This record gives sequence, structure tokens and C-alpha cells, in this order.
Amino acid sequence: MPPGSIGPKPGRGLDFNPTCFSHPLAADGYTLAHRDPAVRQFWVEHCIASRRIGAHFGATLGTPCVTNIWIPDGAKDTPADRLAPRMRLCEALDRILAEAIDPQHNRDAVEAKLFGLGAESYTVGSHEFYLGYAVRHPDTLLCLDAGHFHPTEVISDKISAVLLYVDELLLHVSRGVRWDSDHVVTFSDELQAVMQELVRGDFLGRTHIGLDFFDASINRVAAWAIGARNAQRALLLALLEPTQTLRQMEDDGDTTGRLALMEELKGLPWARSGTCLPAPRGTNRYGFPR
Ligand SMILES: [Mn+2]
Repeated sequence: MPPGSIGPKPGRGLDFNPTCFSHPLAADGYTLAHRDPAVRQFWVEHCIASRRIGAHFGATLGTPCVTNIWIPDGAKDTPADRLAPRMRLCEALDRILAEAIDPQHNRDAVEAKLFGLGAESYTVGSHEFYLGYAVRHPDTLLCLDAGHFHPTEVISDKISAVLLYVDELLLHVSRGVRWDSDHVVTFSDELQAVMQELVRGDFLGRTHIGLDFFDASINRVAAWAIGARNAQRALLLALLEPTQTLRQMEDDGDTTGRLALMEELKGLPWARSGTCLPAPRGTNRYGFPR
């Protein structure tokens, strides 16, 4: 392998998805929930093959591949039957996931979306649909994509709720902009809130953090590096947060102090907000004057 290659290397994992779009048999906007059994069967077999490819990645690289299923199925205008496509999707998922695969090699995830372009009125694979599916199928991860909900909803608020009922999560760390998803991850309040929730709830061991963004208007490698670095930086800051102090303030009813400290933490050098380096003389561990 040439130096710098991104090819197989122990400890370096790959995730996968079946890509149920950009194909003639997805042209009318339906795949696993299609009313034609033959079209549905094509996509079922495609997803079964995708799981096996994921298992091959996992076995070769020595770390599980998460194979995530997202489908575009939905309707531009108001459907008369919202139930039948969801029943078909449920049955298709059961067939796709029927084959037992070593979880050391492949993990399966299902990803909801509120709506998409051309599917404004109805999405078969909604959040409620997949949340229910993941609760009923504990081996299946629930994927929360930061850009797949209403703009006033945030996945940071959903993590502690869904992890009461599902064993593990796949996160698609992303950035929605108005009606669009998949913008490059910036160092936003929501990105920080997602990582804070994972740390505060001790959820890192039950969460697979995936990045999901793409913007062809900027350099792809730079976008990848910028987004990944922001995600890592937000996770580092969350790990350095004095969570116990914030919780104590909250328990004591000191909501003003909680707000002041939360805001102060945003601008502190890392050395001051954590315990890795001593605070400067004359300040407490948060950088406040004594
Ligand atoms: Mn996604």
C-alpha cells in the first residue's frame, strides 16, 4: 500500500449505506415501500447485499461497519393512504435484517427524515416509524441526523429521550440549513450541545458518532477536515466541561450562576476550563478572579 493510502488498515473503520436513490428503480420516489413487489424485492436484495459488504469491511478492518438504511420514499402531495407504505417498509426491513450477521463485523441502523425535496407531504420512514422499529428490534441502531428534523427541533434534546428505550444510537453529525440537510459541520451551538449530551449522560459507549455532510461547492477534503475537526473539538470541550459544578448549581436553584458559567465556558482557553493545566495565579479553576 502506498504511503498515505486510505486503503484497508487495522483499526481504521468504514461505515456504509445502501444508497437507495439515483437509480431507475427509484425514479418515482419509492424503493423499499414501493407498491410493486418486484421493485420492492430489488431494493430488499440490494440492502441484503449491502449488509454483507458492510460485514466484509468489518471483518477486514477489525472494527464493526455500521450499515445505515435511509430511503427517500415519500409523496409530494397529500396521500390517501399513509399506512400501507409503512406496512410494506416494515415488512421489507424484516426481510433485510433477517440474516444474522456477527455484530463484531456489521451493525445495522435506520435513519428517519421529516421531509425531502419532492416528498414534502409524506415521508414513509418518519422519526416515529423508525423509533418504533428500533425499540422492537434492539439489535438495530436508531440513527439521528442533525439535519433531518424541523428547524426548531434539535437532536441534542432527543438523545436522552430515545436512549431510555433503544440500546444504541448512530448519530449523523450534520448541519441543516432551512429546508436542506448535509451542510459541512461548523462549530455551532447545536454541535456543542450534542457532544455535551453524550458526555453528560455517559452515552459515549452507546453512541456511534458518524459525520454526514457534503458540499460540492467547496474543496471536499477541506470540508471533511473542517467538519471532522469541529466535531472532535466540540467533543473535547464537552469532556472538559465542569459538569458536576453545573449540576450542583442547578440542584441548588442557582440558575443565574448556571447561565453565567455556561457562557463563560464558551470563551475560556481549554487549559482553564479543565484540569489538564493549572489555572493562572489569582483565578479559580474556571478562570474567574478569586
Ligand atoms: Mn444522514
